[in-house]
Amino acid sequence: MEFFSVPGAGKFTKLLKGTHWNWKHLNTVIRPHGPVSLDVDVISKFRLHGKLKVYRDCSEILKNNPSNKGKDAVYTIYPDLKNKKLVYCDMTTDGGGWTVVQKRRDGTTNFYNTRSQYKIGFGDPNKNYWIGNDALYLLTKSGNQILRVDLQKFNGQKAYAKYSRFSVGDESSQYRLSVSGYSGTAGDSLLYHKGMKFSTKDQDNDKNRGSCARYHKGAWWYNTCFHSNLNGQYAKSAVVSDKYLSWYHLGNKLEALRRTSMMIRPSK
Ligand SMILES: [Ca+2]
Repeated sequence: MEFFSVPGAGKFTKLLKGTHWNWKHLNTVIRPHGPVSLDVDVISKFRLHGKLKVYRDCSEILKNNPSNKGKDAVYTIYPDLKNKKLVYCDMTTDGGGWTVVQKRRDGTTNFYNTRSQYKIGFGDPNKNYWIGNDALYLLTKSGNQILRVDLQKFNGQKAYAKYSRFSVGDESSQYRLSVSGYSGTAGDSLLYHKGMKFSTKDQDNDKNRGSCARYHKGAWWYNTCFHSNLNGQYAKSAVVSDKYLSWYHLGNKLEALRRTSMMIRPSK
C-alpha cells in the first residue's frame, strides 16, 4: 500500500514537514483493527555552527593564526580551496609563511619518477617530497609568488637563491617555468631554465636531441640540459657528477648537495 493512501498519513506528513528534517518513507504495516505502523528514514539536516577554515597556503595559515610563527611543521592546505594537501610550512625563515614545494633531506625517497607522479606529487612532507605540478600551478597562478631555494652542501655550507617572481603554467603548457628577479648567495642557476617546460623520464619536453631527464636521472625544466637539477639522484657525499642534485652556480661545478628545499610565498 502506498504511504499516502494510508488513513492518517496526512497527519504524519504534516508532522514531519513541520520539522527541519529530511525524511523518506520506508515501509507501512497495517493490521486489521490494529495500529498502522510506518517506518520513516529521517536524515537530519543540522548545520554546523562556526566556520570551517580552509587555507590556500602556508602564508594564509600564518596570517590567520599568528601563534604558528616559528612552528615549522606539516600543515593541511587547499590549493584550489577544495582538495586538501599535506605540506611542510616554514614558519620561521625570513618572517615565515612559506609553503615548501620541494624538499630533499636524505636518499630514502625516489625522485626518478614519472610525469603522472610529478603531476600529483609524492614523498613525505616531513622528509623528502615534491608537492606536485598541478599544485604548483594552482599556488602560483596569481602571479605574485616569491620562490626561495635553500641549499646545503655536504661540508655544511648553506646558500640561498630568491626570485621575486615565480610561476608554473598549467598541464597544457607542460608546467612551463616563469622565473625572474634573482637575489641571494647561491647564484642564479634557474635563469637557464626560464621559459622551459617540465620534463620527466617518460615525457621529454627539453631542447636536447636526447632526453635530459633520462640522461641526468631527474625531472626538471630542462633546457639542453641544466644548470640546476634539484630532483636528481641523491648522493651520499659531495661527488661532482651530472647525475645528482646540484646547483651549478654554487661553486661553479655540479657538486652533489646534501639538502635542498624550494618554497613559495606571496609577495604581498
Ligand atoms: Ca629531447
